[in-house]
Amino acid sequence: MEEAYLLLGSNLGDRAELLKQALALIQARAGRVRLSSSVYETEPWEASPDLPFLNMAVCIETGLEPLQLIGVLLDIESEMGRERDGSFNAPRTIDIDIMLFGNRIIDKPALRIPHPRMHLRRFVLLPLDEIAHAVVHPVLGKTVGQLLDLCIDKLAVDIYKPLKSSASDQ
Ligand code: PH2
Ligand code: MG
Ligand code: MG
Repeated sequence: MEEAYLLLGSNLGDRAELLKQALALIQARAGRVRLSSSVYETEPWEASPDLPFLNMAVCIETGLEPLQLIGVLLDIESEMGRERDGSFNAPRTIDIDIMLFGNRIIDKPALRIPHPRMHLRRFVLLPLDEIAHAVVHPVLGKTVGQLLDLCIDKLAVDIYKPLKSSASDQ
């Protein structure tokens, strides 16, 4: 069993509900969800400026190999209505990316781990810092907390507060 850190994102449809559905499918097929961050609303990075994302980070315990895991995650994405028309950073119902997989370093056309841009993006590092503050990036040799301190990305990343309160809040 190994620990993998995933980043979930949605900027199309009922974003909060889609994150919830993705979590349930990940837990059923990829591995037990050990930790999950808050949900953040994040300014798009090189994507439609009028479609803000919801992002969250999760840690799973998985018996799958990295290439098997990405296969399962891509299947979940397409079952959840993700359409890939080839256009760059197109709006998506759900995106599930592997950020870290134990200490492994993988550099294949089909999969790069650690995620090659994770350390540049506040929308990744802030949620990840909640659940992986002291986890060390195996290539950069710095913790997630240190990478967040060093990150110069200034795009907004705010805790998401839905407007409507649900019955369970009362
Ligand atoms: N994902 C991208 C491109 N840009 N911006 C934000 N805020 N959140 C994302 O998840 C995101 C993005 C490519 O997958
Ligand atoms: Mg992505
Ligand atoms: Mg992706």
